[in-house]
Amino acid sequence: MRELMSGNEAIARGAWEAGAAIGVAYPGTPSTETMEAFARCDGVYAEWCTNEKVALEVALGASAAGARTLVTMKHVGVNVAADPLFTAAYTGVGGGLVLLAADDPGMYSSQNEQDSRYYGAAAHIPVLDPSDSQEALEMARDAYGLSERFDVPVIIRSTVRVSHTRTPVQPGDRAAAEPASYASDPAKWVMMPAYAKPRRKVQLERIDRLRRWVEECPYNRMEMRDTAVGVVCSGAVYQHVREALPEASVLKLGVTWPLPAGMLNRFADAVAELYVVEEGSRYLAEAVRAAGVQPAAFPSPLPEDGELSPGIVRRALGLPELPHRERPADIPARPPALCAGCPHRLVFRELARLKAIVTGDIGCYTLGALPPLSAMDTCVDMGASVSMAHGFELALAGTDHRPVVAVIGDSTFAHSGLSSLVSTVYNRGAGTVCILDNRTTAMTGRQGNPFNGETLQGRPSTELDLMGLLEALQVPHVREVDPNDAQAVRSALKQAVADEADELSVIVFRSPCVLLHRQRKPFYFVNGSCTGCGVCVSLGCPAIARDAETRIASIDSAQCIGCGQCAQYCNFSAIEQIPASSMPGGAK
Ligand SMILES: Cc1ncc(C[n+]2csc(CCOP(=O)(O)OP(=O)(O)O)c2C)c(N)n1
Repeated sequence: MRELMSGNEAIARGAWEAGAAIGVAYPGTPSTETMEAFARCDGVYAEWCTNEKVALEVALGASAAGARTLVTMKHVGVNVAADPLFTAAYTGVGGGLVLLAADDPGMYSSQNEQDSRYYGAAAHIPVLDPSDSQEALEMARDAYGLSERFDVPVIIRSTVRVSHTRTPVQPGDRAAAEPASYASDPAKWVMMPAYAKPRRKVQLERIDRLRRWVEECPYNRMEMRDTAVGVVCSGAVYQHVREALPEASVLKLGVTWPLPAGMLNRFADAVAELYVVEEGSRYLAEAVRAAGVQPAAFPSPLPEDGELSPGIVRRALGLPELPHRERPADIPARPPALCAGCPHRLVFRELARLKAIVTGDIGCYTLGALPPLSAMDTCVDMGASVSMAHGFELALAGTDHRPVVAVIGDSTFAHSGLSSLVSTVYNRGAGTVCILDNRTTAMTGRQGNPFNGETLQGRPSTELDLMGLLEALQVPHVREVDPNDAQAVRSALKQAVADEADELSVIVFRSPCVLLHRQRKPFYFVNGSCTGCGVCVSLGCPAIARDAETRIASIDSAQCIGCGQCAQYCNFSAIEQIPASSMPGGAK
């Protein structure tokens, strides 16, 4: 029976049907649900790793030992995993190894746009590019055979539109995959120069075989209609092209590295004008040119950033709009904000007061960069807060500079902040590092991590002792602070940046994410003493608003969770908590 599945769920299902036994990942939108779905399948082992490099290395080990393995990550995760990835294309695999790289054109939840197909081309790893969930399932299922046949990992590259759109799929049964047996083979797996050089030859010979295979591969297909216009496209863009240009002939590429040069040339000969339609990069156009085909220029160029839509495709070709729904331009914006009661809020409020240079990192707390908190100077990649703070300290040493403070979440600290901190300690760096330990990986949907000790399939684990770890690293000053206590946050930061300015301090701000335990305390309200000074509003809590004319504050009782952060900032005792007895179900 057909089922509705997102592209991510379909990839998990396809891997399961292929007999994949092991799944590893680090969460990241738009890839996260893939491993969560795989973890729910019967007879599989799945885990979150500390980062994508670790995940790929675990996957490679499991593959070497003979298991079919799935590893998933978002596009920027592939950067982290690039080191083992390039060499895995030399070692090859044991059991099939499939890597999902989920791209995010439009940057709905990412710090950049990247086209992971370039990784396939650079590392000489085949790339499958599904355009809906059915194809995602079939490609994931078939990718294991492909991986084993060509002795190479296979990348499935999806984009957010494929990963998150639910379309019908026909699920199948699980194949009984016999694990390949393991026998030591250093010439294949020990990549020192003496062994790597012959493996490079193996790789080059494999590229030739892949180029021949791709000409017959059923995932590349010519759909001949009117031959006045022919379009080369792949992935989600295929759906936009079909909607925008229903009469056009299409060469739909399901494999986007390597490209089928022969098929491309045949298609180019069969159509009067050939266009390459793609989003987020010029990867396909460049590869099509390299295959000896010159695409036609668009009357008005396709954007190189963001997602495409049927309307954008038609506009680029100078065609009138179709009578269908583009997103209306007048939808009110809903900028993201830290949740009401978020334990990260006061740290940013106090950092703004200190006028610190704040090197930020990636997580919910990146929202501390936005008004009204406006307390972050940099945010580049996971783990960068700690190492960039060290760079600031080095460059500003000897000057009368603003305090330098790094801010990093618990999951991000485990991902890559830890190695940055080791480097700072080793080099006797100064500055302050704030670890915002909200007991979860909140940004991507509250996954487990080493510091909360929760595993993906609920197996027993060890909750890493963060304070003990910092002590073992010999960080000169370490303290734990409740981030909901404004006075405690203020004095801890002051002490670190003033009294201990010449040495490294780490402050662990520990309080659970409000979405972990949705226990509402009695809410707060604004009494008649409000002067409209606006200090409470400067906390950026979505539950607090101000009257446009009177400037008097009010608290939305439906959103307030009773954290009491705002009351600590009111100089006029105008914010009060309702008695517990007035709460529904409260003591009478
Ligand atoms: C290399 C990389 N992998 C994954 C992500 C996706 N991602 C963004 S923030 C984040 C973790 C945030 O967790 P934490 O540091 O604990 O902060 P919180 O959101 O809980 O405040 C992840 C996994 C990313 N941006 N970059």
